[in-house]
Amino acid sequence: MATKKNSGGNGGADKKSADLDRNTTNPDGEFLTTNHGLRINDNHNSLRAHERGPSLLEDFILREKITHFDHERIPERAVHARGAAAHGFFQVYESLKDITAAKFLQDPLRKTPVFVRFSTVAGSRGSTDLARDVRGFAVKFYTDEGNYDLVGNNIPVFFIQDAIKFPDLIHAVKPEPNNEIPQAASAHDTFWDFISLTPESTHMIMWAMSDRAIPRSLRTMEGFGVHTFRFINEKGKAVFVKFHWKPVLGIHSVVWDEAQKISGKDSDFHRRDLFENIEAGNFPEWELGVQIVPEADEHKYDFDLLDPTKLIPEELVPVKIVGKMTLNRNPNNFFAETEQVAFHPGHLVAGIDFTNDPLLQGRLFSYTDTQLTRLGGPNFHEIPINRPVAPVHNNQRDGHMRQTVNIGTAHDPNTTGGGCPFQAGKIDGGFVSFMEKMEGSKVRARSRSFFDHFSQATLFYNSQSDWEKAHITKALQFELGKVKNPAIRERMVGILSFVDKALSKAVADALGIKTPVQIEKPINRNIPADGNVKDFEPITKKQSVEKSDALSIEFSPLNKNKNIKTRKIAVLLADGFDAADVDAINSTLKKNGATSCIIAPHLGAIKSDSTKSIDAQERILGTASVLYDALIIPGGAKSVQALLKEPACVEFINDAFKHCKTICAVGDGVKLIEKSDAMKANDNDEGLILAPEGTFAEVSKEFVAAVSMHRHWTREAKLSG
Ligand code: HDE
Repeated sequence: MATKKNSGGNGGADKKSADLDRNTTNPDGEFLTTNHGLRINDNHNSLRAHERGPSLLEDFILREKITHFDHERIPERAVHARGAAAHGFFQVYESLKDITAAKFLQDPLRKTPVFVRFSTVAGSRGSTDLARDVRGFAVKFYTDEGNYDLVGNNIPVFFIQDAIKFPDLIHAVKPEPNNEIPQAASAHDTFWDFISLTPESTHMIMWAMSDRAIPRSLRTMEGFGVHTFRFINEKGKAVFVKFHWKPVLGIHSVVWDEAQKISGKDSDFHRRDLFENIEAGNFPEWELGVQIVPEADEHKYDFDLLDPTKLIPEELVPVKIVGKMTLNRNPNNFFAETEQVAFHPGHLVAGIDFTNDPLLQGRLFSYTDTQLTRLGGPNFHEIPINRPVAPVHNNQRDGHMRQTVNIGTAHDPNTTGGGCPFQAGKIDGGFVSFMEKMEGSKVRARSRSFFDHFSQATLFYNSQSDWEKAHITKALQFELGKVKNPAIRERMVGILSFVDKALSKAVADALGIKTPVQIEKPINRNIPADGNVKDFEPITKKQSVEKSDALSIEFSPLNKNKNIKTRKIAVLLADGFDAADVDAINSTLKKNGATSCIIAPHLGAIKSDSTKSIDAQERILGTASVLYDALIIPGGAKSVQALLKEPACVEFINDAFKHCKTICAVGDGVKLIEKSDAMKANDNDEGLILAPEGTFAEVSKEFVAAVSMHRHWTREAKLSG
């Protein structure tokens, strides 16, 4: 049996792990065999007619090994191909029995195992983690009543209102069709061509151009179910519900220049961060929140609850926190688990149901369909990572790679099997769809209540702090600057003028476009209920909420609790460093739950100014400032003299400064700062802590407070202003 790492705190959730164990192999102390169990006596030489002669066709060992290798790859996901995942568990705080029949949401003692896969959308499997993109946030709950999948994103709205547009959206965002350039990036013509002709995407574009699309860590991003779903209680009473995952560490992002550099220095940055933190016991946590809307309030809002380009401002309907998810175990095998996991918004448990959101309705078809191609047949639910912990009994049979050895009858109704398996009534946990009243004509049309495309884009933009607005502006300038077709750029400037005139002008200025641009009014190209082709102008509905803190990273209540837990701090030193400073650094970081990385001119032991030495974890030339949250340069005359000879050290400081990180130098360490751009800092730059005469111990509190701010944006305003 495989060794399990970090299963601490998992409790009842180990049920799923035990299930997986039956399918895990561990070669410790075992002989090498063929797939059929024959022991192999030579794995390095194929069978030949003579030592220098041709290989023999009869070499079944060679053929089995190479044939298996030839078939190792399966198609990557059409979207969300690049991902990383982890196991964990979910626990509800208090029973939600009054609103949902879902048993895993009723028992605070129950630990429901989960498997969570995070992903980018556009790039292929080997693409960079730091692409500007939406992140997938897909959670599989292995409940005792069957698997429930909450297949969400880290942004609460989506680009389009109807599933029929999804292939066009994805074709547009994927690389240009002739040369497959650029990889994992929306900054190209086909994407912005589509967006400029699809005004309903404007709200989502605001989010995608914000720092939400370049998270610092998968552990520091929110998750959203996006669509409106339904909870149904045991009496059949329903309420509308929107799902939220709130990261306990807060919401943090990087800046765009940093993201681009991380993509070169460590394109596995997010994957590595998740893996390393779980290995280190820093188990990421999210609280599950729900916004609940009574059925009677369906039409009460300035937007349609079924429209996935809209969110419900938390000021209108507060998020009720109902439970917590902890990720505490890395997968043992990337392919078997992360690659083969198959999510589906239609994997439901009794007590949770859909709404008529036309995007969600299309997804319900798509996810099974895609698995048939990707995983090769209808039995993908038998792959260990997809297998429910709840028993499975039905009359589905056979097909490619069937694992289950079914006994007995395969028809229903039957007497030959004693009538088994039985249909379950509601009282036995049988799934019953919400009895929604339906009436109307069959039409290809969109409801007028979906036509307001700009109000919430403006709400989002107006809710941002100044630095967040500046980042959105720069992102749009960057992305549209890569668009070659001037008409597309102009159309986008026109669209942006419906969100905010100053934003539109700032983007136009960077693109050399004179404002106001004369573009046709944005239109909805769809067919109204009467069937006559008509173009509609979007309408603007005044929103009852004008500003919402939860939409901003700066003002989010999640970032109120300031700390430096799990931050990675770079410590630059060389032989002769001040041992007392480094002791103080290590104890301060440990006490506050952060980690240090000792970076020196060479690996191995680095001598201090006393008898102590310390092991360097990275070489200065093998790493980069963008991979850390903050920087410390301890004292030690000899150490600093050596660092002054390494040009990469100044570059390290310059990047940390440019990316608004906390920089602390003590004693002689300050001499290194004097050679860098950090000398351009404001007098009131709280993120630059210099103590030429002092020790780290004396400034440690100030340092922790500064790092807990995450970044120092006043510096950025000064540098760009
Ligand atoms: Fe997906 N989506 N999607 N999507 N989606 C897939 O399913 C699709 C949408 C999301 O880590 C695919 O198994 C359609 C919204 C995540 O394995 C595919 C539409 C949201 C993941 C598919 C949408 C998502 C996927 C590709 C429009 C947020 C990755 C591989 C109607 C609420 C799950 C696969 C993982 C994956 C189709 C829109 C989230 C092709 C047709 C909206 C997180 O079936």
